[in-house]
Amino acid sequence: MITRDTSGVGRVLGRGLVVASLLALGACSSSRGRPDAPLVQGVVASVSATDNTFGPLDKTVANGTTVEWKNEGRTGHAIQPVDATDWGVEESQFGPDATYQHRFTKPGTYRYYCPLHGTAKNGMVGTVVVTG
Ligand SMILES: [Cu+2]
Repeated sequence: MITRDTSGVGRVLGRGLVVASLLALGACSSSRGRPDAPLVQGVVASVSATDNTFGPLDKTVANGTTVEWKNEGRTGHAIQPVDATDWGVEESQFGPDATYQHRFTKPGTYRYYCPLHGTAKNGMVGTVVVTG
């Protein structure tokens, strides 16, 4: 009688341990591969705006990077995203020597242009590629 009871308790405890380790594995795998994590912190990448181009044309950065544009030209420029409205800067805030920063926190390709010296496809255009 006593021997059977002991083995029964042992089985229940064993099952509990298996469940606990499966839960731990599940927690690990669900935190992997999310596109919004991990983000790099405190990294700034530079793009210059001159009269009338952005350089470099294509800037590739790690997710979480802050991109800083500096107007190194002699006239005002603007940064207008092709597919977004939540970042960018107008000419009145981006004269000669002005800077504009935006932190990218989602992988993707972000195309932009200066509406004063280009269109969405031609002229003063640029792209930021954010890797995952
Ligand atoms: Cu411009």
